[in-house]
Amino acid sequence: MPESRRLFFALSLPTALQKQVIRWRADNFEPEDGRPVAAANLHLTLAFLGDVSDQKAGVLREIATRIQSPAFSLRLDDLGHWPRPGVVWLGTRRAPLALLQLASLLRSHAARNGCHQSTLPFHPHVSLLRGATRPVALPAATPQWQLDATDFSLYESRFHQGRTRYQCLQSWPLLAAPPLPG
Ligand code: 2AM
Repeated sequence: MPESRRLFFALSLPTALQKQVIRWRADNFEPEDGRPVAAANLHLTLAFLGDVSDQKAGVLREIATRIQSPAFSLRLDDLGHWPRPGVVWLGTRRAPLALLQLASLLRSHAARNGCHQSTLPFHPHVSLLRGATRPVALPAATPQWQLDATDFSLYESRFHQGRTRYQCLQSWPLLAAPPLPG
């Protein structure tokens, strides 16, 4: 049997933002609302690949190396709850075109390489709580954080000793905006 690993492309959150998010989460949710996602695991998935052989992962890494997509910033100014699958998430009211295009590109390459892609529309989000299947009182005030995406990464999801850990395998830069003339 060839080796396979559970992989996904995602945007990471800088450590400072991770800290702000978990502090705010601790102040605004109750333990019974759901299981907090560990700070280091906070991310925004671009394309979920599923269990992928090392050979296929190599092909997708090659493709990622050739991607030339612009850097972008997004406001994390939206908050929601999906009782199924039980996720409280942080999202954005206005997704930048560059984010949507990058996710779409990665998803179409994934599909072309045999990684099943959900038919649900892409809804960019950072999962904050899992196992949140019961009603949750969301805080009235939505935070207004900014995420500056200057690169995207391939992550491996590992389950070890009862914990899920996402390990960054490789990152690729997004293209910096050219300086304004004058
Ligand atoms: P979620 O945060 O909404 O649960 C790693 O599992 C990441 O891939 C998670 O962020 C998860 O999204 C996302 N993902 C997307 N589709 C998935 C699927 N079919 N199974 C597991 N994770 C999926």
